[in-house]
Amino acid sequence: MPNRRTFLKVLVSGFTMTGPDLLTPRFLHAGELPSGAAESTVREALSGKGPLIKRTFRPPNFETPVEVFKDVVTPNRRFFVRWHLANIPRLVAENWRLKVGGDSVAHPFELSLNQLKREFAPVELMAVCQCAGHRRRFSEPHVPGVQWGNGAVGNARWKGVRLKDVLARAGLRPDALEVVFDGADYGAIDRTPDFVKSLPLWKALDENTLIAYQMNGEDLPHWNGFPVRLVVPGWAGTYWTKQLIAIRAMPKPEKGFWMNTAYRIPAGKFPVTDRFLSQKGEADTAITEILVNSLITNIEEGQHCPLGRPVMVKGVAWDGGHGIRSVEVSVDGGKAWQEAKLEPHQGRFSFRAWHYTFTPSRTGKQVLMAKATDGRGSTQPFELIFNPAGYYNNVVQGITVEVA
Ligand SMILES: Nc1nc2c(c(=O)[nH]1)N[C@H]1C(S)=C(S)[C@@H](COP(=O)(O)O)O[C@H]1N2
Ligand SMILES: [Mo]
Repeated sequence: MPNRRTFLKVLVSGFTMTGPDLLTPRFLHAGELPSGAAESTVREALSGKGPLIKRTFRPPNFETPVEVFKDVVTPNRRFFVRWHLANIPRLVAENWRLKVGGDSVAHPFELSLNQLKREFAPVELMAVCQCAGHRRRFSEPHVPGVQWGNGAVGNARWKGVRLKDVLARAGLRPDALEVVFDGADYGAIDRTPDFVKSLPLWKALDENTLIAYQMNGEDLPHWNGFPVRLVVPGWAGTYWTKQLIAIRAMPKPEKGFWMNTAYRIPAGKFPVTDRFLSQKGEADTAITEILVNSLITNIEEGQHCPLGRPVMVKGVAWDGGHGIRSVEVSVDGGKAWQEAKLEPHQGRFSFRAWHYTFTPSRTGKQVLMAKATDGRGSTQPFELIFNPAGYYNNVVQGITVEVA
């Protein structure tokens, strides 16, 4: 059962400067903010982007305000931005090259952007990109890392070519175990490990894994990986390498910091079914698919609802690629649940919009909640599965409205 205290906790106010550009609001629950007040004070635009909530400036980490998710497609200008390294070069499309090689290919080669677009079949699909640390700020106890609220996620229509088609041209050898990806960004100090990620061969060869050059019908924004990024539908954003410049098929596990140390989850604690066996350790393992989650997008904490007047509660739900089976809504803090109406689906990797209409029949505070279930029957928990990096927070959230 939901813990009502979670939603009624007293506001811890104030901002702390934890580094030169690191402005960290110390609110424990976004739901406790007086309608938009404090969040709006940290809204800023990166060049070419619309207003986003700044979490850190260098490297740039900006999240999407929840009301943007009223649209099932997240506009490019409002799509969240997540970078680990401080130096993000401005890439010029004409000069961009993709190196395809590694010890497990027979014929390494290079591609220009025009070749990528002309020589491989185009594919388009809708998919959610979600950072593993989405909602980290609600971890209890508090955990270090970018203090994401509800906006380290977005849904877009991606266009690109299949990674498997590009790998096929290079001639994969039978010993290929992982495919390794490198972007053009680099650390400020030599010691900062380069952002290198890998996928198990089976996921790299999945027909939905794309080398993408378009987002919602336009070039990718600079901050979302122009000119080319990896799109790994169903899996955590960490694998979606931006400014992709090198791909290597390898016969051994990638051992760099971003695979070996970061983005790992305690083994056996989460209901994940996708396996990344070559990255499995004794106690922990590399994060894989996104867990089922949902958001109420059109109601603000503390919103006033007139007695007897119908309220349409709207939201989105998503998961790691099994598709959304159902969304249930509670208007009494989790005691009773009713089925929400699902909007037409846009593919099993996409946000699924839903709505539910209720008519408040008594005055006072009322706690609204949404709980989604994915196609394999996995649902959102009421208690956080704690882990030191604050990943995978898909706990059912509550929004308190005031009926008068
Ligand atoms: N080159 C590069 N690609 C990257 C990252 C990065 O730091 N460098 N961060 C990853 C992480 S952790 C996430 S969550 C997604 C975020 O994608 P977005 O910034 O387009 O929202 O990009 C991924 N791709
Ligand atoms: Mo991430």
